[in-house]
Amino acid sequence: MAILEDVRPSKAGKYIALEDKYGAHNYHPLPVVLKKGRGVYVWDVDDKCYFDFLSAYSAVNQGHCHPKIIQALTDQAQNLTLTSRAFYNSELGPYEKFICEFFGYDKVLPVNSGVEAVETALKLARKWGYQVKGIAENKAKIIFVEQNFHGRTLGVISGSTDPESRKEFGPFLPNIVVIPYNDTKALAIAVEDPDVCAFIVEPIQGEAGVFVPDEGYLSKAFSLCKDANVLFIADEVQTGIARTGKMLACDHENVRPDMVILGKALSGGVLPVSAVLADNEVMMCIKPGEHGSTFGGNPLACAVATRALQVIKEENLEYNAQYLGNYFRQELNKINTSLIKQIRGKGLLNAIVLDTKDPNKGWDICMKLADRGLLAKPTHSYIIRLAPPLVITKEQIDECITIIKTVFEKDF
Ligand code: IF1
Repeated sequence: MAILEDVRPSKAGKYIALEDKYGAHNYHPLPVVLKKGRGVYVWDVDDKCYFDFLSAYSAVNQGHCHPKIIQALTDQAQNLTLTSRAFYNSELGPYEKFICEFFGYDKVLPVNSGVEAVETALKLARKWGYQVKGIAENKAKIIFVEQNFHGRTLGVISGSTDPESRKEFGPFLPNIVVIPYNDTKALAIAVEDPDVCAFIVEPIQGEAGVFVPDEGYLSKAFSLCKDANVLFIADEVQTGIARTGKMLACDHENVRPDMVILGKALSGGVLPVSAVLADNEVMMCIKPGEHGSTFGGNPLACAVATRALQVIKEENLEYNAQYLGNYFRQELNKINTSLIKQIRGKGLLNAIVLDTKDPNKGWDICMKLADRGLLAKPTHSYIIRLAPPLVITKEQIDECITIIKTVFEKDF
């Protein structure tokens, strides 16, 4: 064992061993054990400080433990945390008004996790298909795109094209049509089927490796849906809440989806809080008893989500994401290496696509980045996602660019 390790033994090992022994092995994390976060920084159990360039997959857009959001959490936690929806509560109505006005929709259906909101939207779409579009019972179809990621439930993986997500989890939901992403010709044909009630899409595909579609794709897709009387559902769980430089990624193309799905940063990463937004024509298709969740719309979530959205506005995080995102990509493009094939992204949702055949390269680079104080995670082994909290400053971004540059130019 190296002398340095003898003098300062890492505390990480024992935590990793516990997760390994007692936790299901459904993840393969980087061997970093975090114990504290503030703003763009996280600290591990050995007190090493890192820039967080994952932001819990874009859930902590407002930065770790944002003081105003934590204040809202602790204030509310001392009054009332959960009533269930068997009763009204004093936080839900004001929150619903606030979020509906914030995003410009008639109504919201509050749930908890991202995938739960996706399921909610799909169920709403079917109801609308039967009640409003007039599809015959049990015939409704939903269009998904290839390489989507909408979560892990059985319903949602029924529309997945990722073998890892699906293998040995079947049988799947019927009546799902999968077309290529970024392909309006395929969509034009698919929406012709009168049994189609909805088209669901991520405005930028996260899991696929921050795949940004061609300009005009979303607006064209939206108008095709409109012409065919098909609901356009935007899964903005990852792209929403200012991540891409606008409040919603659909705002870049002035598309107002029939349904918007939000999660992750809706709570600033403090609690699982998600929501579906829609107008009355869709939302009023659901009646009491037809859908719900014990924790959906709980007072704690309402207080936290309200504050989390206010922080985005108060701190101008849309602008920061747009401005620093452009700067970040421009600087990454100057890195002198043959290892980088492409830099892509929008706002502060970015990725480095590696030019390599080595399936370990992404992991090895992320380990070196961690050594030098920056946390990121590879996706598909050759793509490194870079998505810091949106509260990052120009000075901090510059420091991070130096770290990334050093890793690519000196370590590899
Ligand atoms: C994990 C990816 C990100 C999502 C979209 C719904 C959900 C997600 C567009 C479900 C979740 C996650 C979950 C996270 C990894 C992750 C992810 F790499 F898999 F694709 F962010 F990029 N719609 N995304 O991205 O939300 O139910 O998890 O709250 O650990 O699986 P959830």
